[in-house]
Amino acid sequence: MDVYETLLVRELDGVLEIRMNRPEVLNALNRTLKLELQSAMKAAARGRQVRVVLLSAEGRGFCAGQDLRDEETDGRRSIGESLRTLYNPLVEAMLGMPKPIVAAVQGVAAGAGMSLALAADMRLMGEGATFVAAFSRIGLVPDSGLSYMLPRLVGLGRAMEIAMLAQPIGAVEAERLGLSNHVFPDGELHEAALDFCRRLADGPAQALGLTKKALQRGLELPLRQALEYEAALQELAGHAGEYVEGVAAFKEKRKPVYKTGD
Ligand code: T3D
Repeated sequence: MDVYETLLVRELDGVLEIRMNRPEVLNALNRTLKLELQSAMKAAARGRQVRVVLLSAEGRGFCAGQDLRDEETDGRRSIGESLRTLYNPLVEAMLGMPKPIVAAVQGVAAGAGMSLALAADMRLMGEGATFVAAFSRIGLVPDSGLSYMLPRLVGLGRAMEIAMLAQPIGAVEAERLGLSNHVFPDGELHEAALDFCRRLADGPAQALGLTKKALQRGLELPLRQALEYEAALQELAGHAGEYVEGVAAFKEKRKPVYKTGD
């Protein structure tokens, strides 16, 4: 297992937990944390034992976005370059990973911290957690994928309000809007997130990876192409051991057992 300065990473029963570990600044994203997240996500994509990724955070906040003390903020630095080299590859690694990513959000997820949570495939929140699209508060525009993910999750009108007013959105409201899948008492969030991930890890890993692709592409393709894309993915799934095991388990009235490499 790789050793990181700003992350705690552990793998158990197919669930790889990537835990941001700069609690003193609410896990604000300095250069090291961004590079280490990129590298941990890429390693997770490659890891044969990894079936599900849990993105979590140490301390009372999930992530306060860009570390505003780590870089020049005098208006002369190229933020576009910072996004292209440090943030965008991370978001692409998450959306392109052929495995489910679950974010467990406790406390605040602000700015690019909110973007990272939205780049996960599913979000679980503690009761006290909030999303803040903090960009407009400091005269910036949504970045790190927020402008892409937010309207897809909540619709255009709501996305406009969330991005422009940057009001905190509590967990219950986030669940109502479709930003959060489930809300748990704060003290139970981590265990509940691990349980949720274990359920995914028990599933057919290849089929879940293809499901992620199908749902992502389904949002973008015209109907005929979406149907063809489904058919092509199903062709792949239908030749895999997971399908054979799933149907055998159904016929034998038992729970299917999916293993890495099926
Ligand atoms: O390269 C690029 O710049 C491009 C990327 C841009 C993307 C972005 O993410 S832009 C948005 C950047 N983030 C923000 O603007 C959020 C700034 N933080 C806040 O507004 C508040 O801290 C929070 C609403 C997130 C939380 O408030 P609260 O009251 O719960 O906590 P706090 O007391 O403000 O923060 C606790 C500590 O964390 C504090 O340190 P201290 O004073 O105890 O030594 C605070 O300074 C530090 N902290 C919080 N956010 C950041 C931070 N330090 C550095 N950068 C931060 N973003």
